Amino acid sequence: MFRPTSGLESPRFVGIRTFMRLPHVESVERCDAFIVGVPFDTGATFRVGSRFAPEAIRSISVMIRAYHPYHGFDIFDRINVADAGDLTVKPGYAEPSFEVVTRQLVQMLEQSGGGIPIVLGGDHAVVLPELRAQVAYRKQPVAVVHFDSHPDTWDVYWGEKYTHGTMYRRAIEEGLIDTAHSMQVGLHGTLFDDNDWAQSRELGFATLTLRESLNMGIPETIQAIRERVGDAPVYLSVDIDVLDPAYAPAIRTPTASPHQATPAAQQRQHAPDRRRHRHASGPGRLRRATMTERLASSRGTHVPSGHHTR
Ligand SMILES: [Mn+2]
Repeated sequence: MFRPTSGLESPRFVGIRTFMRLPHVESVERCDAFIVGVPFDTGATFRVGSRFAPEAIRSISVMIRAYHPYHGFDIFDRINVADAGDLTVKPGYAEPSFEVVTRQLVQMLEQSGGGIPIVLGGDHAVVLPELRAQVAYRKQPVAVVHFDSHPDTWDVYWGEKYTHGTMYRRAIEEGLIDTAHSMQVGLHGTLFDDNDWAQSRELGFATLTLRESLNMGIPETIQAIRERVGDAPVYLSVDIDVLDPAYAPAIRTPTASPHQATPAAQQRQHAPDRRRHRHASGPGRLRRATMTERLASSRGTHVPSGHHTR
C-alpha cells in the first residue's frame, strides 16, 4: 500500500511536496484513487492565479495526518492513493486545454481501472473536461453534487461559452450529467437577477441555498444529498467560494456570506440588543443586525454601536 510519510519519521517541511506527503507515481495502475492537479485558470472571470493552486494545496497539505478522528480509521489502510502530479494545459486557450485534460484523464481512468481522480483545480471550468472524461470512460452520465456559492449554469460571458460560470450548462447540453440525481448546495451571495438560481432548477438540478442548508442543519443536508443521489455514480465538486472569503481571502470570486458569520455574531443577530433596549423609547424592541454588521462580523471586525441605523 502507498503511505504518506509520517511527521514522526521526518519533519513535515522535509522532502518534495506531494499531496499529504504521499508517494508520487508516474502510473496510476495500482491506485484506487489518485491526486492530480489541473493548473488552469483561463476560465476565470475575475481573479486569475489558480494555476498555482495545486502547488499551494500540496504545500499546506503536508499538515494533514492520516487518521480521521470522526470516522475512526486511517484511509490509507483501506485504499491505495498516490499523487500523480499535474496534467498539462494550454494557458490562455480554454477549449484546447479541455481537450488535453480530457484525454489525459481518460488515460488515467483506463490505467487505474476506474480509480477516483481527486482533482486539484484550477478554476472551476475544469469540471467540464473532468465530466467529459468520466462519461467517456463510464459510457453513462454521472450525478453531480456541487458545493458552490454560484450555480455556474449561465449561458455565456461576453458571448463566450467556455468559462468557469457556464460549464454546468455546457455539461448538461452535452448529456454528461444525470440531473435527476444531482444537487447544488450552498448557493448564496448577490445575483444578476432572480433567474440565476431558477435556471439551475429549470435545467434539472435540485438546489439547496446556503441559508436553507444551515437552517435545516448539516446532518439533514447530508441526508437530503444522499436521498437525491441514491445509487448513481457521483461526481463531487467543491468551489471554495462556497465559503465566505474570510476563510479563503485569495479566492477568484470573493462572495460574502452573512450566513457564515461566527457563532457569536449569529447569536447577536438573533438576540435582543440590550444597548438598544436601554435607549429604546418603545417596549420590547428587537433588532436584527444590519447587513453592514453581519458582513463585518464575518470578518471578525467590530462595528461600533454608534454606526447602527434603523
Ligand atoms: Mn463559485
